[in-house]
Amino acid sequence: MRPTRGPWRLRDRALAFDASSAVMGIVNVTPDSFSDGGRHPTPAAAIDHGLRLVERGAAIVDVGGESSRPGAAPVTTAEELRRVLPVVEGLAATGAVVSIDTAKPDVAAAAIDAGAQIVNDITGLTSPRMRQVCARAGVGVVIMHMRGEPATMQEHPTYDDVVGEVATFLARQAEVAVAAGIAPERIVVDPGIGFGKTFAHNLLLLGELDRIVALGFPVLVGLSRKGFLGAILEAAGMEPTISNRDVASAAGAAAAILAGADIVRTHDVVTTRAATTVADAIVRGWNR
Ligand code: PMM
Repeated sequence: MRPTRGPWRLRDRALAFDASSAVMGIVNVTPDSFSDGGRHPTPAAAIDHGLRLVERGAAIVDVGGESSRPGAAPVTTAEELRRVLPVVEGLAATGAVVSIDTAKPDVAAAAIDAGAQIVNDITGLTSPRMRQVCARAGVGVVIMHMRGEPATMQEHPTYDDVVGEVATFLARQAEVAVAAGIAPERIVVDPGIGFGKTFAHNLLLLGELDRIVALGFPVLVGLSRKGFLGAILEAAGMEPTISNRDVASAAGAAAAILAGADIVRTHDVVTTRAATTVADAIVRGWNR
């Protein structure tokens, strides 16, 4: 059995991964996200969706107000705040563990005041102000790797050794975060599937995830409904429908758990949990 990492210390909670991995359910409050943009037109609809994800077994709900889809245009701080704050507040008020998916320190700070426990930063805490906000508040952080920026990141991603370069970046950003006052127990790392990576890079990162796990931090993997899964299905003669992509995403999530990940980020919590529960029984043991 593999050694356990965690518990992951959040603002005023902790998440342990010894008995099971954790599912992070996605609540996108954007008109144009990777796959579910525009589904929640009002804060009440987004809060309801988040609550359903929690009921279905999401340990964390990840609220995001800026699409990071390849080619997506940035949004202003004011617009992002308008989208996410009521949703973070509404979900946190129910006791749900809320993560704010943002690269903006001002949005992170306001979301923390509204009850967020985790800052999920797709820019890997590269902003000194973001590190300061997270250190002061004592929240959990997700440090994700991205090459370039969403607007251009898929143009020509090239690496000599994608897994090594991603691991080096994550290790360095974790060090910088600790130097800024963020406790190591609050840090989770994420290889950033689809962020400045070709389909082949994504598969290498998943196939050699143990090299990211070896950094010693809990690992989060987000692959739900991403383009490479649709491409794999199509190449095998299957329609890349949402339901097929949800099954494919669950298979990818199970593979990530078998390789040592502790958290998977997903749109479809039920299908993902069905898959990760089996993977957990294999790597974490099963008590009937
Ligand atoms: N992917 C998306 C957005 N945020 N955060 C983390 N930590 N990891 C990811 O892989 C990730 C993320 C893009 O997916 P979406 O637009 O479907 O939410």
